[in-house]
Amino acid sequence: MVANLPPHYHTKEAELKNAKTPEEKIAILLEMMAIMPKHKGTEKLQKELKSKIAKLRKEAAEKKVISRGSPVPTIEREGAGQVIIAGPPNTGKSTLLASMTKARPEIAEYPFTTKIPQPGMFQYQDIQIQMVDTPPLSPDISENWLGDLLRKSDIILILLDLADDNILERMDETISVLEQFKIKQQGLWEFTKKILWAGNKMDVPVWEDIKNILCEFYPVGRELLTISAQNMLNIDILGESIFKMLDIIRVYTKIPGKPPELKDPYTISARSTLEDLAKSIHKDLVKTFRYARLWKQGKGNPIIAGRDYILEDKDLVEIHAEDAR
Ligand SMILES: Nc1nc2c(ncn2[C@@H]2O[C@H](COP(=O)(O)OP(=O)(O)O)[C@@H](O)[C@H]2O)c(=O)[nH]1
Ligand SMILES: [Mg+2]
Repeated sequence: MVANLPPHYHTKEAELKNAKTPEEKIAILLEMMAIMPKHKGTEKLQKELKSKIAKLRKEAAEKKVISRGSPVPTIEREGAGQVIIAGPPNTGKSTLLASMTKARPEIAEYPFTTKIPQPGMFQYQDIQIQMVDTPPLSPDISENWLGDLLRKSDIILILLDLADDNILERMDETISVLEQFKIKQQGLWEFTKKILWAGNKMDVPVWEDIKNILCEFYPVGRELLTISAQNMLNIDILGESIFKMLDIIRVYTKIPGKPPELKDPYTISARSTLEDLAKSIHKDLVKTFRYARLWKQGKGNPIIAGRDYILEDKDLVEIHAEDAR
């Protein structure tokens, strides 16, 4: 028995006993490794844990071939878009969710705290965007359901740690897990997924040096949005970038003869037409649509617009339809 292990270590020991899948066990063991003070007195224990992890990794790899296992977490989509916060361990993903939404995920100074995805709603001006906190992208322990979640999202926000000397290693691992999940960045690699790169902890003095190291090896470092989730630095810019990347517009509607309320807009893809809007309001409205009175930015004199009219953000629309009888 090693003396002077922090109390948290023993909590994790108890959790380990209840863990069922090799992935869960590996995650807990990695936490235990992180919590454990590193000195001569714990060397033997460190070795033991390492060999346990190695054995479990083998087991997990074998199990992947015939994947049975624990229930798959799913997240119900809500709001105008879905952003999955992903990235290496301990980069501040849960802190970011807590600072942008009312969700209260567990936050800790050691890695692998988050084991299941947790959603929260981010209020951007007058719309809500769903943000989802996830367990770390880490070779061996990232499970297939996380890949599904990432592939189905509108945006993947990869959060890196600008206080971490090993950022290059973490970046290598992140990219290899993304590849394992068959996810590549729109424009940059060959395909399809919108990825927003952010670097957290810009409140620490070394952040610029670490960012420069990243930029030397990864061109994507130059598009990195730097933030501090803890100190709320650049969170407004992050919100704007998310809104822009979602490529959606807000359209307000009003009832003929009533004053506009200019709240609870419909959110639809940018460059949608009045017909697309009618469709998303009610399927019958597409058939009965005659024309709309439309105010740019909700103000000024209305124009008369037909079904092919291309809408813009903050248009106010009053739809006139035939009596559907
Ligand atoms: N200095 C600094 N530390 C942060 C920031 N955001 C998170 N942390 C710390 O980084 C550690 C990991 O945070 P957590 O949100 O649990 O990371 P996760 O594993 O990615 O979910 C915790 O000790 C946080 O307090 C930040 O903006 N600046
Ligand atoms: Mg977390």
